[in-house]
Amino acid sequence: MPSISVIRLLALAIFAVASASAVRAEVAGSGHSMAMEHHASHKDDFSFGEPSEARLAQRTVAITMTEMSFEPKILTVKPGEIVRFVITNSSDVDHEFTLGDKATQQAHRKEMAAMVTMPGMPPMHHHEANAVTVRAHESKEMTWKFGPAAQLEYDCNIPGHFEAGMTGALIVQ
Ligand SMILES: [Cu+2]
Repeated sequence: MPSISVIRLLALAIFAVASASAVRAEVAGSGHSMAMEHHASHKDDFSFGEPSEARLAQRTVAITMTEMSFEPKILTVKPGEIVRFVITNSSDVDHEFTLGDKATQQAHRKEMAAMVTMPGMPPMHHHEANAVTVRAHESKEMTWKFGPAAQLEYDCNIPGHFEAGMTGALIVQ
């Protein structure tokens, strides 16, 4: 039979372990917000256009996210056109919609891959104006004013998704 003091010691030990994990969770949490600040500090300076407002849009384009692809897969817009994207995720996994040229998309994929190494953190918190995360069975909007003629892409840069075919061609002409 353990004495009262042994039970008390055990209780103390359990409390200590619980507090330690709470501290760890807090540390992980602050690492996370640091990552978000890092993202937020990016200069919103895109060669392929700039964020705009839905009320200014000249056109609305519906995009559907399926299991690992976008519908439609090809889009054409005019230089300077303001397009409101309504992005619906009809799949069971979270996705993102990032507008950009190849270089921007590749840079974004690298960042996403780096973020996924943080234990327990979902790899999808970016506050760049050209990206939006759409959770499973949800819808989001993004309005973008396109720049000059260019070959762009809309990609999902959640690790593995672009590689699985989650990309669309966006031609500005
Ligand atoms: Cu995806």
